[in-house]
Amino acid sequence: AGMLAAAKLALEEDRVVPYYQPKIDLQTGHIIGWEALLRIRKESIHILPPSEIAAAFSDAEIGVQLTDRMFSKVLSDLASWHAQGIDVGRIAINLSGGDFRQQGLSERVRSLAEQSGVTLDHIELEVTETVLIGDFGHEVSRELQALRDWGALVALDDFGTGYASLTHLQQLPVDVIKIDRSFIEKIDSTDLKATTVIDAVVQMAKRLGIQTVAEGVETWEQVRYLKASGCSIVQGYLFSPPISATKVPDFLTSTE
Ligand code: G
Ligand code: G
Ligand code: NA
Ligand code: MN
Repeated sequence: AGMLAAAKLALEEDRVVPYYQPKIDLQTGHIIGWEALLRIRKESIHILPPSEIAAAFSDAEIGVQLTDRMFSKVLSDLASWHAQGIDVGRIAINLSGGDFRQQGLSERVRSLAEQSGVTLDHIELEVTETVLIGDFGHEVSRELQALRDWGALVALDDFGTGYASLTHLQQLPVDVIKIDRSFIEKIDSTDLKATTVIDAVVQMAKRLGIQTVAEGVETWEQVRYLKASGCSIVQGYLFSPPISATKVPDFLTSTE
């Protein structure tokens, strides 16, 4: 209850903001996009720790409000970067199950995009396997397909932790697979099972025309392994933690 009250107050006081973590193309070394992660500015004593963010999104009413706020903030950041001639690439926003339980997510997102003058080909949506193949999987797929038709990409988040099988993939509206951090962290320990899973996912994805992103990359050893395995994109603390919107343009110039 304390957590929801804190989220509600942060919405009212306009303290809900996206932080951005870069995604790097392993071939070119360039930043090709960012993942937006919700943070709450702490200018009051009501702080929502990151560990409670997921729980806030699981509340039906607050969750949808937080998602809408994330979309409008990300779209307005994009509009302002574009106006300055800054190409930040594509920005990914996380969606949880509750976002689909309410009717019309795709229409809501499209209208927010229209208001900001940003097209959806600058947006990616991250959903977990559980949401995409769960009880409401059919509706979720339909909404995501509408957003894809308007130019958005869909990424399957935390891949490997749920039940989506590799054979499932070709039937799902998915453009990108994010290999879960738990597999990436085992690269250093030369855990043969974990690295076999990574190799298999990358190869299968390649054949299906799906991009692979490695999450939670923290060491150069992991980068070397992932490059050799054919994984195309990396994201993690090794490159940068999530940073505020004001730091994004400088980060881009410093890594050019
Ligand atoms: O960035 P971080 O470690 O703090 O995020 C904690 C959890 O909260 C992660 O599982 C992340 O996916 C989730 N999260 C962060 N921002 C958002 C958001 O905007 N929407 C949803 N649905 N989940 C988010
Ligand atoms: O659930 P999702 O995959 O969206 O969550 C992403 C979470 O992972 C965020 O909380 C983000 O802050 C965190 N994260 C990003 N990079 C790293 C990393 O290199 N190591 C660890 N441990 N966490 C990371
Ligand atoms: Na994510
Ligand atoms: Mn993830």
